[in-house]
Amino acid sequence: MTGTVVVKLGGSVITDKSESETVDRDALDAAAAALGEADADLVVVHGGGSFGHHYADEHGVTTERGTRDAADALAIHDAMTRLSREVVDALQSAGVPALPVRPLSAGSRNADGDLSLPTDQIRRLLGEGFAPVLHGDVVAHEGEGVTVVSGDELVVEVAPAVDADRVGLCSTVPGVLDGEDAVIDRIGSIDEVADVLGDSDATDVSGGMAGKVRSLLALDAPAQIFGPDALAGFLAGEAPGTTVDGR
Ligand code: IP8
Repeated sequence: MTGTVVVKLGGSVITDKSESETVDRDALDAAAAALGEADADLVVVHGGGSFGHHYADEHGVTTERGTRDAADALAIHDAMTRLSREVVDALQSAGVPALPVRPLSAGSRNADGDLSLPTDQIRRLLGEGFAPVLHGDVVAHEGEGVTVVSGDELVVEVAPAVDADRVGLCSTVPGVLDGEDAVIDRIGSIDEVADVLGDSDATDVSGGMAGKVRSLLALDAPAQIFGPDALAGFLAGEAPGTTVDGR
């Protein structure tokens, strides 16, 4: 398969969340190896895991609650920079022409919390044969200082900008689960899953499955939510886990 694929590696997949700043080496290398085999133009986004979330929690910073303390903001950003470096190194070692893109340097939120992210550099990097790697980060937020931007939000911003053919969220669960913990094959509207996912307001952007599904439904490309074992299959063109397609 060819085309442009946006893949999010969940922070819980590539780090050990129980230990601060600990990469799950086997999981990261396995994901990088799968991405190295992919016959597609790749944009990779990753979450915070035991890097960003640790510092965000310590300093009380969320997607809505910010800080104006530059040292606190830097602690969160620096931790994500360290994780990004691990991811970029693993990807390059697996043959992916990965280069980091820092959301703090480009993105911002308005007073309503809406994210804006310039994407010319991402498109240009892709066009020149690179694989841009974005990460959850902190961004300037009008009236709040800086707040967290999650990997999921970045996926939703970047996918339309690069005209993605497919979007994959590799998480620790094998898909969206129903009331009996079975993977739901396909979701075409939020109403279909309201009883199992519960309701979610528009600000449920960091972690909640309902918020994740709601924002993926708004995309112009089909999205898959699947577990780490299914990444290679997804990249080969299979549709593992849950397909979220609101078109
Ligand atoms: O793990 C959050 O990204 P996520 C990143 O995708 C930070 O929610 C800085 C905590």
